[in-house]
Amino acid sequence: MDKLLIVLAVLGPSQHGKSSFINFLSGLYSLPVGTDDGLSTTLEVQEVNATDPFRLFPEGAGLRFLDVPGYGDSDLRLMDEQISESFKYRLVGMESRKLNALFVFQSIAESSLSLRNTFSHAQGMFGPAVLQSTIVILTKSDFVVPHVLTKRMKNVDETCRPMNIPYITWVNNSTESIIEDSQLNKQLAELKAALAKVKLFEIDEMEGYEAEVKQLAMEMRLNDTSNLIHQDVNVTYDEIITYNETEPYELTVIKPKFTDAEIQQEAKRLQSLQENKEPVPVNKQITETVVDYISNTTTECRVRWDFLWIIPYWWKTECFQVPKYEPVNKQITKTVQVLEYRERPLENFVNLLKKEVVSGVEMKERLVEKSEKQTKVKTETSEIYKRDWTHYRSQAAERLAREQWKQV
Ligand SMILES: Nc1nc2c(ncn2[C@@H]2O[C@H](COP(=O)(O)OP(=O)(O)O)[C@@H](O)[C@H]2O)c(=O)[nH]1
Ligand SMILES: [Mg+2]
Repeated sequence: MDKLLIVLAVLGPSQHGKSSFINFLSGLYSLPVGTDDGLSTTLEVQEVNATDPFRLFPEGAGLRFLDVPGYGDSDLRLMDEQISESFKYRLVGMESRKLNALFVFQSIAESSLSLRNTFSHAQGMFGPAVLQSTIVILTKSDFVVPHVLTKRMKNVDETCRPMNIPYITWVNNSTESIIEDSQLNKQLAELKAALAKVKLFEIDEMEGYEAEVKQLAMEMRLNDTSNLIHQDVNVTYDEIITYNETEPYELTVIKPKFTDAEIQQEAKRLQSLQENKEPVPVNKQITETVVDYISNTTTECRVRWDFLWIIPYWWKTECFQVPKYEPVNKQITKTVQVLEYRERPLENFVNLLKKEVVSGVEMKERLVEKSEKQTKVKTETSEIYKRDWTHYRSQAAERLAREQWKQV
């Protein structure tokens, strides 16, 4: 790939002589051309590689022509957008990533000019910079009577001059028109002069332009109030409720259903049995003392053991209560039954009681962390864009083009 590669592309409406032009300049006549039936011939981007038979470029240069399908396809097989896209991607995909010149075609035999339209297609694809690489080729002047030609050329001039776009008339070899050598040489000289005026277009310039268009298109989308719809949506979500649970308690010893005398008698009995080291028979009535253990709330468990010890056998009405501590979310009721007294009845009982209290304290300390998941639905209003930025892309490209045209 030491050889200088010159990339040339043609753009313009169908039937304006693009393929004929490439056939001539390449000397290869490899492309089919229209047969006057008014149908578009070129349906995809065609590449023609040639060796510059007319020496338009430095010696040894290789030419690569890209023949692009004409805009306004006669059979509506290709939309203009599709044409632009396939051309753009062909160029982007090329190793050389450049365009030495873009030939925009206009048959001057046409009563209405589509030049601006083609320019805007080119700009839409590559950005305004591509117009600095553009040469207008006006074909089919052999069909036009001189005074009409003059008028149309004036029109072309008014379009191209402000943008500094060179234009030349060019008659293609065709069945209707056989070009004489003198005219041929004149055309080639004009073409060469026009080529000298245009700048090389680097495909990478396009990427900056794309970013600019995208930026503007996104702004346009944002500012388009009709694009924004408010919508109520139901959002399903899980609400996690975490809570701690403590199991506080309150300890109460309920009065046994016995009189002082009975208790004292029983106490004496037990005491004497103890002193005699005799086993303590179970006295169901008294020894089966019900201790209601109402778990409620507490922090400090200052159970009055001393009191119990001081009044060992006739503990009766006393209840000991531990101060309330935390809000109660649970109430545990436990019944402790003192089933039997053996040797050291009260000690047994107290131990039993103590054990309960201790386990109560443990319960208090056992902080249960729980979490619950609750699925809920709420309604939210959200803003939704109906169309994304690509919808605004062409508008953005157009606006950028207009700004550019204003500048020149
Ligand atoms: N008289 C005349 N006919 C031309 C000229 N250029 C192209 N044609 C004819 O116009 C028709 C369309 O040409 P073609 O190169 O296929 O156009 P394309 O669709 O732009 O590629 C063909 O019949 C050509 O012979 C020209 O400058 N003068
Ligand atoms: Mg063609």
